[in-house]
Amino acid sequence: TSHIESSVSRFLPDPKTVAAKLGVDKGPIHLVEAGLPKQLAELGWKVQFDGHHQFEEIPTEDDPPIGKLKNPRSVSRVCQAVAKVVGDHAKKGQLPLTLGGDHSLAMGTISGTLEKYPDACVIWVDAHADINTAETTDSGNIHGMPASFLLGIGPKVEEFSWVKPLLKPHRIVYIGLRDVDQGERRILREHGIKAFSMHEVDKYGIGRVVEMALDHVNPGRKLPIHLSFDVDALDPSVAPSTGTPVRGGLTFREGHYICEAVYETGCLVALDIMEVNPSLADSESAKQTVAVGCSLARSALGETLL
Ligand code: B3U
Ligand code: MN
Ligand code: MN
Repeated sequence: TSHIESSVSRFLPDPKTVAAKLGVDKGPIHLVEAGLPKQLAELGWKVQFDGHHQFEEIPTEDDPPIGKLKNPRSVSRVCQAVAKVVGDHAKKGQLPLTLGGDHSLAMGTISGTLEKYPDACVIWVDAHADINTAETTDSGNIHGMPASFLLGIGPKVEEFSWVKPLLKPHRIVYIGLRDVDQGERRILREHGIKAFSMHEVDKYGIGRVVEMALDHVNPGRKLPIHLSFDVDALDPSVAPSTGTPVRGGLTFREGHYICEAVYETGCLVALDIMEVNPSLADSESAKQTVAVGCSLARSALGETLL
């Protein structure tokens, strides 16, 4: 498992810093190779590239399932290491940008953000709610579960006891959902978690959806925002090279609009661009998906249209 990290700080007027890191699989390296650090530098961010972080690999035979959870020790350890790195960057006033990789990593990135900004809210852009628990998961894939760990919902799993349940249900909002399990629907309902599915995007348009989402988690536009963007929120025609594409997703512009609107709040403190996986598709699709990942990151970090 490899992990590359860099950080960037904006020259003027804002001396904030961005840190970019890559986790869990080799996909995200392509975003760096496609020139993302240079593109961010061109936007005025000072990129501090810290190099390659190597995380401990646990062979599958030494990491049997815990209940249904697959590769629990590997995932837990990588996420815990990422939490530390993200938290350290945030504490230095840098804006950590995490490139993934498996969305289970958000357990780490959001834990790191909450360490520095306990009142931060989360905007989770995804086709999926990623809120299954050890009890409700069918697949056992931990990338379908990170939100429940962060919220402290569901049975405790000892291996993940380092994840502090610091996120409050009214501080997370979803945009783009269209593949949500029955158990997840129940959790969303029971905990009053706000979600804007593709139905709401169609009904209200992306402009109003983002405004309503921000009004819900960040009414005064004063709270720090962690934007966790799973590229499978985009339609597969826009971002084909991802682990679990689902039809009927966000257009290219709708995805970018979310990033631009979050940037405009001035509240963004951390960004994840997740589930870019160029190894899953032909090279044209892979290139397209990598390019979209880069442009989403640029939009969230201030690339303005005019
Ligand atoms: N909800 C299903 C499917 C899924 C969630 N996230 C992704 N797929 N990428 C699950 O496995 O928990
Ligand atoms: Mn996801
Ligand atoms: Mn997803």
